[in-house]
Amino acid sequence: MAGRTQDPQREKTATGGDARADDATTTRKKKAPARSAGARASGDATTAAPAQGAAAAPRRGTKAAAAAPKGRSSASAPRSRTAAGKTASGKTAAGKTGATKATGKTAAGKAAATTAQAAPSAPAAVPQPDAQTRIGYYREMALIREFEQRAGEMYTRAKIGGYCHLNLGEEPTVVGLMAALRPTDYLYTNYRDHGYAIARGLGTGRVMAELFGRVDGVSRGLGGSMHMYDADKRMLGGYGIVGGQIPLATGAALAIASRSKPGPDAEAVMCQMGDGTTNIGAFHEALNLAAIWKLPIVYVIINNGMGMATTVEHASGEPELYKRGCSYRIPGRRVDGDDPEAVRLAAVEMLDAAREKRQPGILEVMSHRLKGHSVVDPARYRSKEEVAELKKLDPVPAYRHELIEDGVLDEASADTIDGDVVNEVAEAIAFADASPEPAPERLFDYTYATAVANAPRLMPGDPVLAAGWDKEA
Ligand SMILES: Cc1ncc(C[n+]2csc(CCOP(=O)(O)OP(=O)(O)O)c2C)c(N)n1
Ligand SMILES: [Mg+2]
Repeated sequence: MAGRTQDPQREKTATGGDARADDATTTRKKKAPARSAGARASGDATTAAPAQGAAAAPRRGTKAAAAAPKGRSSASAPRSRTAAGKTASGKTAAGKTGATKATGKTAAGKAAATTAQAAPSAPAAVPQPDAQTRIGYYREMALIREFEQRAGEMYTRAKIGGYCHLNLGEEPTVVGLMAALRPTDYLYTNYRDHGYAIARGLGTGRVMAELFGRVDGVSRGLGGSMHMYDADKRMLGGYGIVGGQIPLATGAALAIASRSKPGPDAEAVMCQMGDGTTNIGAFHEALNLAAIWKLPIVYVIINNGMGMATTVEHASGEPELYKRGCSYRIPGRRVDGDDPEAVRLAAVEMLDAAREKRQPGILEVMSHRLKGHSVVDPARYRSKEEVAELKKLDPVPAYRHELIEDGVLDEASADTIDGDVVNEVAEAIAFADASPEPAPERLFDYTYATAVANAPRLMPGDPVLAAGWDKEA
């Protein structure tokens, strides 16, 4: 892997001509003294902008990727990201020092990055969240954590059927992204969508009822875990087909571009997907169209290090996924997904570029999946060491600790929040349990295809022809 990454030709191609430093992290560094410089230097966040000099490209992502040998067991993925991720969030002392060294974030590198920031397209500074907002982020992260843990439990008690993929470990990523999205923007996600639905305001009761397959669910109990949907909230799914959301989200961005003008109040689209999804053809077709049509869309790649059980390094020719837009001159940026504030900042800036300049973007969020791919996956492909490492990386207690250290929360108020979310999810479960099952005759109300061709009211197993069809009239 290291050899490939260092191939000069590959470097040239990968940076697409240039890369700028992460403006968002720089802004945060100035305004949030409680975090270390290394923290903000989540210099993993890199923007590959077209038509500038390649020299300014920060090398941290490259080194992190190079440190993870291709084809190793999945254990290598979190380890390789530990340095980068922990540098970015600065949550452990060891992480801070080790990461700074390991990633080679030098003063020279920063200076070059800052110079490059002065490029005309540098976005304006985004205001930092105040104490109440940060507490709100923690509350939402804790709520999603509790919701997902209870959802896993409800699955084992057969209250939930079908597929069920949890956001455990990705809470700060989800909260940061949703904090960046305006009510007028549109959201498309993959099947790992519960946290997004909650943070988008669909309501824990309605989301749990959907998991239970009950009529009070967000999709009337007909969609289930992978199909959270609410047109009013502009959450347009929840898709179970890997990458199925990408062409649709790109089409939504085309609709916006066709019917409205760019500007600070314009609508934009966020299209979330996993790392494994960037290898499908539709991703590349969509990027090309978004580039040539100048669509207001941000493709967000949640890099949790794995597809189902395959590591990014093993599956991707270019494992630094933020660079995937280089062929289309779409800027990319990488950010620490354990840090909700950094995620929000980066997403706001990219969304603003999309709405104001019709500049599509790629945001790669470095995250961790704490459990198996879905609730039925025991994740035996992970080593004991990796599991222990993941536990240490758990971003929910880390953010709680950070807020306490910053004097934003104290132990007692943090405990109150933790207790409140337990109650809220318990109520959501009671609400879901009390909701009726959908009536069988409504099964095909929202389908395009029918179970029996040209006979939308027939159920599978019903006689296709009316009784007596074979009798003389
Ligand atoms: C077209 C298609 N192929 C395969 C699958 C099976 N599948 C479900 S999730 C998944 C891995 C996707 O990984 P990634 O995009 O990284 O998302 P993550 O699950 O890590 O969030 C696969 C192969 C599918 N649902 N759809
Ligand atoms: Mg993944």
